[in-house]
Amino acid sequence: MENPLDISHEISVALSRNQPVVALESSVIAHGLPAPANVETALEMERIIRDCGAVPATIGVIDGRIRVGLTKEEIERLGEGKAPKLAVRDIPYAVAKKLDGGLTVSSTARIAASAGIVVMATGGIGGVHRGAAETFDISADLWELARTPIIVVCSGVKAVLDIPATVEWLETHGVPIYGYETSELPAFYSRSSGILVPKLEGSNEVADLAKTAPGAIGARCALVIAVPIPEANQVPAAAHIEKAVQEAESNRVKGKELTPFLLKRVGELTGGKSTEANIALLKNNAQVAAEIAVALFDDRDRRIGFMV
Ligand code: PSU
Ligand code: MN
Repeated sequence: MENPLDISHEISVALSRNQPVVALESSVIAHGLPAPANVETALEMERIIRDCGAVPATIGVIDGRIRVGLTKEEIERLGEGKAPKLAVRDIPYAVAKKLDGGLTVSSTARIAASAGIVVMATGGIGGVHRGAAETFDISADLWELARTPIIVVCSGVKAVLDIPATVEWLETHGVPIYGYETSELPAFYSRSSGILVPKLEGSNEVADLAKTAPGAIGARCALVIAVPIPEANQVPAAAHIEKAVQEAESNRVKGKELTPFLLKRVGELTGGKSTEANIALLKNNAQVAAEIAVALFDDRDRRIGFMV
């Protein structure tokens, strides 16, 4: 069968020269943010990464081709919001049926790692949904983090989820999670969750840890780097989240529709403030991810062991 993976020329060259590359997911474009902010944010994240000296690799599926390095036109096409949301298990169907698709953290991590990319950025990872003891709704992101060696830069777990349960899941499955310049796990729209995590001080410390992880523990899983939202962009959203979760339950919203529903509803209930916060943290995470990628590849002659 024909290989469905297309890596853009610029990214292939960068990877072959050991230059820093940062992968970006596309579900946030197709389902996570409203238009036109979705496309604007995706392009802005790419610009921020370039300004730091790294190459952005936004990953999506277009006409059944898995594209590492979407063009502006392809980002705009996914931004229309018609493309389905693709977790890892949805990729074969999308490829076979020649569909478009926005990729979640799980599928982005898998594809990025298989292309040789070692750092990716997102807003917040998926996790254990509130009420999961009954619904069993746990994001496929978590299993992928447990088996894919990649550095995932995020603002912690999306606040619409059950954060303590997600942290327990990561502990059980041996996925390390670190605070970026903080010893408290950030909670997406706010900087504090009350949960303590080991602290890493800056991009060089992250890079040093990533280089030693394979030797120290034979890491074959992701390293999650949790970056707090910038102070000024925090929004108090707890009451609105509660309301959105209740609405989802009474309207029987479930499966892959649930996360986009909750993000959209919290956006409406906060008068757009949570969407602004989401955009601010996405851009900040792109910046930190690029700095980490640059720090990792400062020694261009040496391939880092963590990744291969
Ligand atoms: N971060 C954001 N907005 C998003 C997401 C992450 O700031 O929309 C997406 C990611 O693609 C993540 C997905 O993988 O939400 C989780 O969806 P689910 O809970 O259905 O696994
Ligand atoms: Mn789910």
